[in-house]
This record gives sequence, structure tokens and C-alpha cells, in this order.
Amino acid sequence: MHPSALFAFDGLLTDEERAIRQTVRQVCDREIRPHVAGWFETGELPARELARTLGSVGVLGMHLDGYGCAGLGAVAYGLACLELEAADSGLRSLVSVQGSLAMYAIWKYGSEEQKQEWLPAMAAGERIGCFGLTEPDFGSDPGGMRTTAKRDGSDWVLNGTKMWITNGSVADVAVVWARTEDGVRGFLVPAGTPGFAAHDVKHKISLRASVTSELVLDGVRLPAEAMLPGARGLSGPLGCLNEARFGIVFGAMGAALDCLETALAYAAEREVFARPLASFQLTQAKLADMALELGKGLLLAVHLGRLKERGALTAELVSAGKLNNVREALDVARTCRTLLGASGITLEYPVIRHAVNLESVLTYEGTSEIHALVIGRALTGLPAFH
Ligand code: TGC
Ligand code: FAD
Repeated sequence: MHPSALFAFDGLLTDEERAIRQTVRQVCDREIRPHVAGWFETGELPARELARTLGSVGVLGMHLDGYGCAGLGAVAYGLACLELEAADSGLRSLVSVQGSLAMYAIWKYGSEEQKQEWLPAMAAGERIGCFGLTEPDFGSDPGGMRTTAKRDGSDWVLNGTKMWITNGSVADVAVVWARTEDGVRGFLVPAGTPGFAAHDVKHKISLRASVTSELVLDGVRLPAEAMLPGARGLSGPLGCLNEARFGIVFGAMGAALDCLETALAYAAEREVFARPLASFQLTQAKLADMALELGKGLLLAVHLGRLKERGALTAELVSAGKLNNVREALDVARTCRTLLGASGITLEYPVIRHAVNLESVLTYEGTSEIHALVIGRALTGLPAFH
């Protein structure tokens, strides 16, 4: 039995959703899986080519309406994230940041001119976006940000540093959040603007098939129209995070599924003490526990997706999904790694790659501790962040 068949997951999906999932899987099988271990090993990602490929199948901003976006439902988008992350969390990151952070910010808060200028080209993968919220000293607490945007006549002048920014050095446009006299506002900073620079983070041992950069803003002068008119205060960027966190709820289960499929196949083939590894009770207990967590995580993901489609998904539920599914996916990846023995530490199998990637996923888009505190606040009514 396939692990996701245990909970009859497919029966919860529409024909269209199953077809979208299949299409994304085929693209991953053809364009990503044969190369991804190599990209991970060298730490080099052909982001521009991949963006065009992913744009051509419509996954960039696929849950947004208009401006060249497909306008599909939340579950369909989640399934695309699942298949992408089954290939590698870095690919899902590329798509999350493009569609759910950069495009969503423009789609939700941008002017008509900003939407026309950026969204169709971003949906097609011809232009790449990044999302600069985190700073070197302010990750979990973005409200402390030091990046400023000050008026000079009708222009804005931005100064500051953003850190750990996915797609940073390959982006054509950076959505940068900065402190103004009027609270936190978002700005569209085109690559090449004088005073703007992106430097890649080197020596990562997680999410290596992904571009991660520092953004430096040194007197970046922007016209008045560069500001996103519809976002004021921290609820602007945090509203985007809900979108990307939702994709991770599904995505993390993709990484877990790929690990479990690999471990099942390995345990069936590998003989220990003259019997298949899969035939031992300890192995089967591990496999059963992992299939349960995977099944529960998929049910939770589809439940959140259906709520989102009805407009009933809350930020607390997204936190619950992100916390649970990433934590459990990481546990599945580590357990699968044990089943592969020494082979589990090489890039010949995807398991260790997923495990180290999921360490980043546990931290970005709100750490597991922050999501626990969001749930704690919802349960008690008492904020315990500071
Ligand atoms: P507080 O300062 O009290 O509230 C600020 C305003 O924000 C509103 N708000 C939200 N709005 C929408 N969605 C949410 N999830 C929101 N959470 C808070 C809040 O209602 C308030 O609005 P207003 O109108 O009253 O001003 O902040 P808080 O106490 O509510 O939140 C604190 C905390 C710690 C939960 C929040 O700061 C937080 O989520 N921190 C984590 C930061 C984070 O996740 N950063 C991620 C950066 S992007 C990234 O990691 C990309 S990874 C690449 C990839 O996706 O693959
Ligand atoms: P800190 O906030 O310094 O946290 C350190 C530790 O303290 C964590 O365990 C945390 O949970 C804990 N902690 C913090 N506050 C509390 C508290 N109140 N109570 C108890 N414990 C607490 N950011 C972007 O803006 N855009 C991106 O595209 C982006 N991409 C990323 C890609 C990668 C690969 C990575 C690793 C990060 C990325 N980030 C991005 C940044 C990410 O969102 C932050 O790393 C994350 O929000 C945590 O911030 P921090 O690393 O500064 O950790």
C-alpha cells in the first residue's frame, strides 16, 4: 500500500486537483529530480531557467486571480507545493517566495500600475521576486526592524540591511519592508537601483539548492510610486507570511512522503540478518508511525486548504499546521535516515537532503517556537512573545 493510501487521501481531492498534482509531479520528475542532488552538492541553482519552467506550467502565483495568474484553489496550490518539496524544499521555497510572498504582496497591496508592471512577468517566470523582511538582528521579531524609508521631496530614501533573503541575488524586484514615520511600509526595489546590492550567503549546509542572500540598501532612492499603497503596519508583511506558511503545511508533507517512499523501497531490498529489513517488527513499527504522521499531516493540510477556500482560515490554524507538519516531517526524515543506515548519509538517496533542508523550514516563516507561542496566545489569551 502506498503510504498516503492509508487515509484514502486521494478521495478528498477533486479530479482537477489530482490532475494538477500529477502535472507538477511530472515536471519535477523531468526537470528537477535528475539534477537536484547535484545542485544541492554544488550549491548552484539555475534559478532563472527553473523560474521559466515553473512559470510555463502555471505554478507561480497560481492561487492568485488575474494578471496572468491561474486563480486556482488553495488545495491545488498546496498540492503543487507538496510535489515541489518532494523534489527539494529549495524548489518549493523558490515558488513560495515568488508566488506567496513577492507576488502576493504586490497583488494584495500594490497599485494597479505595480500589478500590471510586475505580476504577468512574474507569473510567467520571466521576472523573479524576493521578500525582504528579516534583518540580521530581527528575525522572529520583525517589529524591531532598523531599515528606514525617509521622504526626500516626493522620493523615498531607503537605508538598512535585510538578511537570509531567498532569491535575493537573482531577483528582478525586491519587496522591502521598512520603517517610516507612518509605520512599516512595503517598497518595490528593482534590481540595479543605485545603492542596492545583494550578496549570497555561502557555506550553507541546508537548503543548498536555493539562493539565500543579504540585501544592502545604502541610500536607495525610489520614486513615490515605489511604495505599496495598500499595506500599513506589520500586518502587511505578516499577511503575506500566512500565504507562504500555508504552502509549507502541504510542502513539508511532500518531503516526508519522498523520504518514506525511499525508506520503504530500501527496507524491502536491503537484507539484514538474512531477511529483508522491512520484515522486522522494529522496522514496521517505524514505518507505521511515519505513515500515521504523514496521513494526519495530509488530512490537516487538506482541512486547512478547504477552510482557506471558504475564507475561514485563521492565522492560528496556519501556525498549528506549520508547526505540526514541519516538526513531523523532520522527524520522519530523521527516522527514514536511520532505516537507510550508512547509505542514509549520502546524496545518492534524497533522505539526508530532505532532513537538512527541513532544519531551515523549521526556522523560516516563523520558527517552531514562535508558532507554539501563537497557539499558546490563542489558547490562553496571554501573549508570551516578550
Ligand atoms: P504585533 O506586533 O502585535 O502585531 C502587528 C500587527 O500584525 C498583525 N498580525 C498579523 N496579521 C496577519 N497575519 C498574521 N499572521 C499576523 N500576526 C500578527 C497584528 O494583528 C497587528 O495588526 P495591527 O493592525 O493591530 O497593527 O505582532 P504579533 O504579536 O501579533 O506577532 C508577533 C509574532 C512573533 C507572531 C510575529 O512577529 C511573527 O510572526 N514573527 C515571525 C516572523 C517571521 O515569520 N518571519 C518570516 C520571514 S519571511 C521568510 O522566512 C521566508 S522563508 C522562504 C520560504 O518561504 O520558502
Ligand atoms: P531568532 O529570531 O534570533 O531566533 C533564535 C531562536 O530564538 C529561535 O529558536 C527562536 O525560536 C527563539 N526565539 C525567538 N523569540 C523567542 C521568544 N519570544 N520566546 C522563545 N524563543 C524565542 N526571511 C525573509 O524575510 N525573507 C526570506 O526570503 C527568508 N528566507 C530564508 C531562507 C532561509 C534558508 C532561512 C534559514 C531563513 C530565511 N529567512 C527569510 C529568515 C527567517 O524568517 C528567520 O531566520 C526566522 O524568522 C528566525 O529569525 P532568526 O534567524 O533571526 O532567529
